[in-house]
Amino acid sequence: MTASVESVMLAEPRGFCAGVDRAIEIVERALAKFGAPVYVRHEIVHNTYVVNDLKAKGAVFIEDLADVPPGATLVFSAHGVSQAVRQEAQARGFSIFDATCPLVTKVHVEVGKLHRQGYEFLMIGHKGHPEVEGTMGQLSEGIHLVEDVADVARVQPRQTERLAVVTQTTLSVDDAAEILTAIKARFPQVREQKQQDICYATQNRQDAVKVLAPQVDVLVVVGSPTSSNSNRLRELAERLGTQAHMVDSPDDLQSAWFDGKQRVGLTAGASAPDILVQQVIERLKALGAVSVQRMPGVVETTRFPLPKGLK
Ligand code: 0CJ
Ligand code: F3S
Repeated sequence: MTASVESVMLAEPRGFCAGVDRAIEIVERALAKFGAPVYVRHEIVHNTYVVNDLKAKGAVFIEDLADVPPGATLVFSAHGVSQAVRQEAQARGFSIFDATCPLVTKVHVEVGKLHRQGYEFLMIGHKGHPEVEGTMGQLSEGIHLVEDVADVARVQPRQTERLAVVTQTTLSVDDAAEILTAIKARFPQVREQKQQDICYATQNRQDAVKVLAPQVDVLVVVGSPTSSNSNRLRELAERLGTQAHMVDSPDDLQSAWFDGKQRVGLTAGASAPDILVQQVIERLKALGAVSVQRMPGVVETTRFPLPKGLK
């Protein structure tokens, strides 16, 4: 069978969130103001195109602060950093700009506040992800990672009278709810979260896929393999019974994915730039798509201010 694409349906909203916009702008403004090189701890956001574009403009991405020369300008990525990393960067005397998403910082502040009131924490998240390392690293102890329901049965807090839950901002909303239910069943006294930590952008992009996936024959998600929120979009469509593929660049598209498929859904993770979405649309047109429709969806108006010194 050959590709038979007729229409492309765009999820709404998709692509950059306010935290990603801000993080990229911080690096660009730091480059404009202080000149290259500007060092960035970890990929500013998990996107190959964004990282390569900033590298070409003079950003240098590092994981280890030992690779940053004295006196350099250093930016923390959108995912946030532990207290140990923050303190080491300060001790080394770098000129620091913090591109941690304000919604991640909010979680860090909450952890610090409740810790001072004697709370221990269960953190719902993915082991090894930089946001999880940053949030867990707000404390030297008393914060326990639970990745799934099985972990909830195993976790051993030292006390259960003062127990609170925090989550990574980019989780599957449905998985997090299931894990939270298991936490409440085992620890009924757990502190109710005033507001969940999964961010508005993660929620909105997943809601849009829930609307779109049943209406298309296949879904393409633009996002890099390291991007948690992008992976969750692909996984969600598959769970809803719609074939889904993630592409880091339009070159990753395979025409066989579209054999016998008329309606193609298209979305993008919070770190994936619109230029890649436009390039994917052009490739789908070359495969026969004659119409491109935007689905109705939530209009996002959230914006975050830049840090002092870069406004
Ligand atoms: O963790 C965040 C503050 C989200 C940043 C934007 O997305 P991305 O793909 O860089 O990061 P995730 O892997 O967390 O989705
Ligand atoms: Fe922030 Fe959510 Fe984007 S935590 S960086 S608004 S995906």
